[in-house]
Amino acid sequence: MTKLRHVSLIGAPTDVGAGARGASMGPEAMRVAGLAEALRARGVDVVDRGNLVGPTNPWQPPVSGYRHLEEVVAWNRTVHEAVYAELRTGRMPILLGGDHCLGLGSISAVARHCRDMGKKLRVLWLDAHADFNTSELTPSGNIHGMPVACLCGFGPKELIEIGGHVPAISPKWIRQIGIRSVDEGERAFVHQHDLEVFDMRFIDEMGMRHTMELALATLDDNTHLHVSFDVDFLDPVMAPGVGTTVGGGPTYREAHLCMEMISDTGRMASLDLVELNPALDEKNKTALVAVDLIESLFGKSTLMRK
Ligand code: 4U7
Ligand code: MN
Ligand code: MN
Ligand code: MN
Repeated sequence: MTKLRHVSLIGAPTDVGAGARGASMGPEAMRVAGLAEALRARGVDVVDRGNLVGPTNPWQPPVSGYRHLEEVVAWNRTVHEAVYAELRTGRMPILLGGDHCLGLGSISAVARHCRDMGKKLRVLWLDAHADFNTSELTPSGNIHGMPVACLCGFGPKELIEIGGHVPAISPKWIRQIGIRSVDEGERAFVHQHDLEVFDMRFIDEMGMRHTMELALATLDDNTHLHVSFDVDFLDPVMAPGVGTTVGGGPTYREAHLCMEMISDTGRMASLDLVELNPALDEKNKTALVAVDLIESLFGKSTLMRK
């Protein structure tokens, strides 16, 4: 399949939502690892929009269950507008984070675009974590553990209203894959809202192939597929450059199969690449693995396929 795609890279160099500093260097590390060149080699038209600008990280403790709420709101407003602008011109935005709090700005923009266009939305959340905490449930106050809850309407007013529609999305539109760290209260909340979670045990027992068949079932021609790829989805043996490593993640081959099966749908229309932390990486190894996986996401395979 040699469909020419038009991609815009949007850097959002911040770690205001995270518990460790360094994800702010993610966009540059992805550029250094050759992301744009790798996509161009796949026949993709790539424009790098450079980096968005926002508040610096004040590195303060949480206030009323939220750390850096004001800064997180500012970054997400900017991300929302940038992602929405790309979608309006028919381009595929790739958000280069930055921490995963930015998934809120990005996905709320995608949801707004889908409302404009009368499209259905499916969100694939590739992550070790469910990111479904609220200010009452969070053990850390770090907002990168809350974007899914905020998108579903559970969170501070300023954040949940960013896309102009509350909730931005329904839990029914989400499929979470690779999950292996969920906090106590968060677990009950995930069940309460019936999130569809393919955790590591499910992947162990059923295999990545069957998992992805289920996660990608019922996509149709009118579905916009958004992929929110938290790099800590990957096993830390191959991807140590993240702030919140959790062992026992998908292997290199499993992760590739996951990406290849997403690519095969031909429906991916937006992507977040978040939580890469170059300060914790080894010679940009994790960024290089991420580029490798994104190549698969854009159709690269070992053998020629129909
Ligand atoms: B990420 C955590 F307590 N659940 O809320 C929290 F374990 O975007 C981690 O998935 C959140 O990397 C991780 O702080 C957020 C913690
Ligand atoms: Mn995450
Ligand atoms: Mn995570
Ligand atoms: Mn993380």
